[in-house]
Amino acid sequence: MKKQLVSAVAALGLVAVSTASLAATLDDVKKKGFVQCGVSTGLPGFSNPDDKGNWTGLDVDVCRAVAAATLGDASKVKYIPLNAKERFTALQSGEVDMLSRNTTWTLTRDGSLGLNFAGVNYYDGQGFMVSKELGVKSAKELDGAAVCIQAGTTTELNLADYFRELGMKYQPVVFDTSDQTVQGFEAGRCDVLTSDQSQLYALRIKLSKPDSAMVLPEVISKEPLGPVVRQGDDQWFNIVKWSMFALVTAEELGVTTSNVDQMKSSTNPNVQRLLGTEAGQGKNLGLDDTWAYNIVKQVGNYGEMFERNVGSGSALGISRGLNALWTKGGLQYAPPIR
Ligand SMILES: N[C@@H](CCC(=O)N[C@@H](CS)C(=O)NCC(=O)O)C(=O)O
Repeated sequence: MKKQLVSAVAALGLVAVSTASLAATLDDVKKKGFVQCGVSTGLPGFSNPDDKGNWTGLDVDVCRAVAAATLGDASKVKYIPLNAKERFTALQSGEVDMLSRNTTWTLTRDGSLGLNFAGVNYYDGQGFMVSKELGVKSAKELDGAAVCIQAGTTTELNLADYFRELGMKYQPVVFDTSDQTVQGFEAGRCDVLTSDQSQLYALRIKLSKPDSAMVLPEVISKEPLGPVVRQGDDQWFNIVKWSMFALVTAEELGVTTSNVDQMKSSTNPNVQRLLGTEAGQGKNLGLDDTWAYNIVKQVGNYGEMFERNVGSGSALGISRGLNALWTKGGLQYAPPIR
């Protein structure tokens, strides 16, 4: 089947098409011994390398969860830093097995790029950051502002929509990476920096004087951020999707990194199914029944992941808000693992 498709594609003259998009990603990953994961070039809390090249963050933990589920080892990930413009091509061409890089799920991206969004690991919305010196308290006061923004993002269209709707003018100052955007903002190239709010908090701590800047109250868009895979490999799509659901399910059931071994003797059937001690679900994903146990043992549950990377245990200090579990007034909800 794969060969036939490749030759049909070649016959049509589409020589540049990658065979990777037709391959079974799980087999490739097992053969290589690692998951190749596309991340940002550096965004604290989401995907950020330290000076030794160790990556951490909420998006990084999704890569680690998939490596734990498929290879039994969360450390078997190769991180490929990608800016906003590069990210989809890298996934389409097979350079990465998945993208986990603060990427907004939109209809255009889902329907036109040959890609599938595998869920939402952070519900976000676009906001504005200004220097306190500017003396502005609301985005409605930004008429005529120069706005620092990153190319290849949903941010660009949201900004245009918002200003048009309010009848305000602005001057875009466009950069390719978050570092350049922050430097542009600090150098006074713009009055305001716009991006997803979580990223504003992340970029704010990159400023030499974080206290000199503030995030304005307006949230002007919906930015559901999540991992992305290539279309045409439903097994891999399911693996990434259900790795995310396992993280949320573990939080729902109170299974954590530290209690997961005790929880193996739980009499709760849902815990037994999650941890594979009874009626394991691994075979439905092409994995061992310990797939979700490995995720929770090595990465933690969604709540642990959130707190350590972007929540109270982190420099960002973001509250759960929309990212709380559905049982606590938030949107994080996992279909049943059964
Ligand atoms: N969620 C939006 C924005 C994503 C985005 O790339 N944001 C910038 C904000 S500064 C970023 O993360 N840059 C990091 C990088 O380029 O490595 C999208 O999917 O288009």
